[in-house]
Amino acid sequence: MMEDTIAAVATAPGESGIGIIRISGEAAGKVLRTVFKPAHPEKMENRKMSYGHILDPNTGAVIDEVLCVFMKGPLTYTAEDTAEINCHGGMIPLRKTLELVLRSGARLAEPGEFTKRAFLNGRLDLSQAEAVIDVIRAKTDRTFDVAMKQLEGVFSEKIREIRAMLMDILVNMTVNIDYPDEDIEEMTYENLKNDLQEIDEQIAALLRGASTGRILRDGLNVAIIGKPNVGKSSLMNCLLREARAIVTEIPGTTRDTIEENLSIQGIPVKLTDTAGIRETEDQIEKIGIEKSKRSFNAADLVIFILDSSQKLSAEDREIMELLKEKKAVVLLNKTDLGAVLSAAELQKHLPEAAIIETSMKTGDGLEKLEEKIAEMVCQGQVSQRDSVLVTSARHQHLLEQAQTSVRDALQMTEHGEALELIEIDVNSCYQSLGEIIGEAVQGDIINEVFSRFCLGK
Ligand SMILES: Nc1nc2c(ncn2[C@@H]2O[C@H](COP(=O)(O)OP(=O)(O)O)[C@@H](O)[C@H]2O)c(=O)[nH]1
Ligand SMILES: [Mg+2]
Repeated sequence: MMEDTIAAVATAPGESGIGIIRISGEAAGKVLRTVFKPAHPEKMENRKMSYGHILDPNTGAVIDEVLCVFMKGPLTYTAEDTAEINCHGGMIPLRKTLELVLRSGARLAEPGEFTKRAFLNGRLDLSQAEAVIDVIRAKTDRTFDVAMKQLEGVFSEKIREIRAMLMDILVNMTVNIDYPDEDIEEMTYENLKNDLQEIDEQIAALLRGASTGRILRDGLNVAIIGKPNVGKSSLMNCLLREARAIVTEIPGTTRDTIEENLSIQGIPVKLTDTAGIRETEDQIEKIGIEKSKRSFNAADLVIFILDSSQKLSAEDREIMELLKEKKAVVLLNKTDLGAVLSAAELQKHLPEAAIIETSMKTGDGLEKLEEKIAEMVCQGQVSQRDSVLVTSARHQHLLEQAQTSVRDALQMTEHGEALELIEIDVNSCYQSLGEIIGEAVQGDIINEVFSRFCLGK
């Protein structure tokens, strides 16, 4: 248990029906009793809401009319004694009540400190604690699903499984190194190699999901590009299902970039509509075109639009050149007008590209586009709802470290190096994975050796 008792307003600032002050720590009950006067003290009970008033203990002045609950640890969010005060949701009642709470033996909590305590008190592991903020921030259902799964410990479970395999190897190695005379199964390089390969595969599988996971958490940057008048702003409006960008038949209508957030099949997307890229003398349009190029460079995915009712122009070809080093979807738009440029001809110029025929007028091809984007992001990963996704850069980094270690160990095994040397790498793989879930590892291995093998020495 932590020594101090912490308190904070747990709800968003502003006006609302109620606002909640949360108190956690050994003195939570005492603090609550100091500031809260229940209407029916005889009915106060653990985990039951009580009605009453917040009173200033010095003056007896009524601060607010509230509902309070006290929850005895350890079955609470922080695993400590916790109290919550439901005030009226305005700035003044919350501020005044919090001031009283802080005068009565609690200190102001740091950001994330309630969750940190849940971790330090062993109720959540580190990766679960990290998921709490992702659950809160999730903007789409899919993002929420992934974060929720991490919070529930599905990701941690996977890490624990891999660590258990590593532990088996380490135990075996230690026994073979330290007690070679005991009557135990000898460790063969062949077995060791198989085990390490299995671990390498499992880590690689997790890393394969990392880019999808990061996009689901942080969003996908998509830029719409093309020469003027091909239908970029119309696409923006279609995807948003509202008239956000100005659409006219006048080329060069969009001079500035417009950004909007939306969800495409559950993937959070930041969509940027750009000024058409072309040579121009117009000062404002020039600046817009420069910004378009920047959006293009920053994009994870580019949607390049062409007008199928016109021949391929020099401007189109210029943009195609830029496209070579980008993930892109190509739209052949205005198919309702009768095609001059066919998909087959375009494909000759862009042999690798996914080309979709669309009409912003009829809505044709838009669903296909959304499916294509989802497919490119997920690479078949998220369609299986129960696959485990790596969403955090910290986890990805540690998994990469673990991968390096296990591959080094594998290489040494293939060369028949001494077990003592291989063990160092297997151990650092185990450590790196342990850091993901925040587990201290000192002493672990030793304890395991003796508990499992009962060597009795
Ligand atoms: N017939 C037809 N007109 C379209 C289509 N898409 C866009 N337009 C029209 O083409 C013009 C330019 O569209 P806009 O979205 O402003 O193009 P942008 O300059 O690339 O942003 C407007 O008059 C649109 O109504 C389409 O698929 N079919
Ligand atoms: Mg436009």
